Amino acid sequence: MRFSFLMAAVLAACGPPVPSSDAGTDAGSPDAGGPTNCQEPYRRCEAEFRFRALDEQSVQLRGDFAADGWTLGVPMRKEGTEWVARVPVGFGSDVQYKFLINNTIWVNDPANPKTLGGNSLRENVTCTTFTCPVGAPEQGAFDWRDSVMAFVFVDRFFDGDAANNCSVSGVTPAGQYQGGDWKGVTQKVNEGFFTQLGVNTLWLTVPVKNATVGGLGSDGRTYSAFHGYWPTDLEQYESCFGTKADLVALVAAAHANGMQVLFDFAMVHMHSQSTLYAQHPDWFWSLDFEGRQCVCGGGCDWNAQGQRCWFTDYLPHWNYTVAAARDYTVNQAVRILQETGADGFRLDAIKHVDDSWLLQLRTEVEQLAATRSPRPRMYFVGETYDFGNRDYLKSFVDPAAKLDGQFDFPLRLQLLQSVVMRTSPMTSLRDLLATNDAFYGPNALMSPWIGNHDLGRVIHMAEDAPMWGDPYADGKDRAFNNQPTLPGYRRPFERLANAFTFLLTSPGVPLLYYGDEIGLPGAGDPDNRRFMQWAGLSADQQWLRSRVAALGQLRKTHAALRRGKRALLSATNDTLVYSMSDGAETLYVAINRGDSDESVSGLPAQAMQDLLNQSSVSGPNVLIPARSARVMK
Ligand SMILES: [Ca+2]
Repeated sequence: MRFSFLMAAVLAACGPPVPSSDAGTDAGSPDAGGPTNCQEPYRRCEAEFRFRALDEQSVQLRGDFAADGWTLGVPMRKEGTEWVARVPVGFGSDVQYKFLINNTIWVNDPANPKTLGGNSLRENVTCTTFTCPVGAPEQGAFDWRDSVMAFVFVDRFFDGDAANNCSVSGVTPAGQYQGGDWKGVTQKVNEGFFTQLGVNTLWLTVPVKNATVGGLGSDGRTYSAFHGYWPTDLEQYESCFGTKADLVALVAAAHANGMQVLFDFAMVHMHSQSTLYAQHPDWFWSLDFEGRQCVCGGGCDWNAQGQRCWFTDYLPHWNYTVAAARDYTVNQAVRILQETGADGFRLDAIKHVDDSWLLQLRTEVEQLAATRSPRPRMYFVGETYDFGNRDYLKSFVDPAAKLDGQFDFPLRLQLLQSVVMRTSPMTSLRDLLATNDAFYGPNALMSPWIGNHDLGRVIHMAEDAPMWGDPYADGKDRAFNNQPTLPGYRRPFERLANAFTFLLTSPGVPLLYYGDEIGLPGAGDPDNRRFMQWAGLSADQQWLRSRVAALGQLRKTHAALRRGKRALLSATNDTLVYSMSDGAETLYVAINRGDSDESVSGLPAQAMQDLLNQSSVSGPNVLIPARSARVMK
């Protein structure tokens, strides 16, 4: 919340300036039950504010240090010749504030020259003595600010064991099981495939048992459950992908390689083949709703009846207003994390379940986290397919009780338009970023991304003429006919490299959809789920993969790129320049999407190294070649 100071009567500072003490170096008292040494983002510092006293009757500290900090504030106490207030603030946070004198006069801090939006600004409050809230992840556990995630579509990734391969009759190859499995992923983990790309988090497709029959897709074609979204038994693992032991071994191999594992969890529905559905029909919404078949987008509306409509007529929708249904699925989800050792969930279509389910999952998963040492953060990333309404996405994000973050659909829209398709100026991307990085609140870790399994492959959006005009086109028109092939020229790969430069130099948990690092071609579902290409890469594909790897290693080496704060330095129609700084180090990123070289401004007037291209440059104006980027220090 930002205080509107325009309406307030402010004015002159009442009294001579005095030095303000450093923020938050005082000792605090530990939160009851909180750990003694938690990860930085969860630490609370005590920030001290002082104001030289003259003849005021009262002074209040007002600011954004608390939800009601601008409206209620904190009364300051007189200590000698000064008014003093101490308030807890998040480690590394910025605080905007004013003093309210005698309940009538607003003044900025005369001892602090820094301002933002007309308020006094204290930047990057840190402290050596801090408190930790109950449930905070401990120092030594994985810090999710360091995460780079790859979505591994297990069936389409690597076949490590032909003995477990499945086939469903009546299904054509594109919708058929293709043999990928957990042993195959484990092999690639151990070979260092992900580590070379800087990826340290795997999002794996749903691991539980799925329907063994074919099902009709919305396109009228018959599919197998290779995607994992037709669960029949939450208590069994999918034998087409291997055994429980294979999955446990995968997680262990990932951990041994410094990687985390998230499972996709499909908690909206079960497949009608499920015996659970036969045994407990009351745990599911009836397909009948006011006399019509309540299929989403058919007899029911995706939004109005979104928490009860069936995605298709063979996917009964869980009714989580029934406590037994909620208990059952939450317990199964927690058990899966417990017995595999995995680290969190990607929660599919989260807006289609009752809030109570997510709240209960967080509560019970936190109990599981408390049994691990050092206590980790169990990361939940949600999918809410909405690219226009940030407030709606944010309504699910609350690290204390709900999601850690969501896939950033609104940012992806602008990223496609500005960087990949070039239909909207880079200044528009800058304008979104001006509010987006901090939009989802303290400790939120959103996932920026450009490609996923529901959209046409992003390489085609980077072609000279984007294959689809709408960034969120589903690409189904060419999924079975006139399927796209690999572009035979460098420019689309360069544009994707620019998009990856942005992703891998931005805060949050960047997502890489398997194969996008080599510009894997494909139209909409299921053509966007082609088997991973392991051999015969073109020179352009090899070039792109090497760029993604270089960016991944830069992010790994420089904490400022993953944990830092972004400052926007300049933007034009074709260029964007920003810095990432964590207090210890500042790196500068410049991206030119245009087809001609551009000189960008806003950089420091100093000699710098371009770490991405191993060259020397000199600010404040630096030439960025066409369709390329620099990461400078
Ligand atoms: Ca296999």
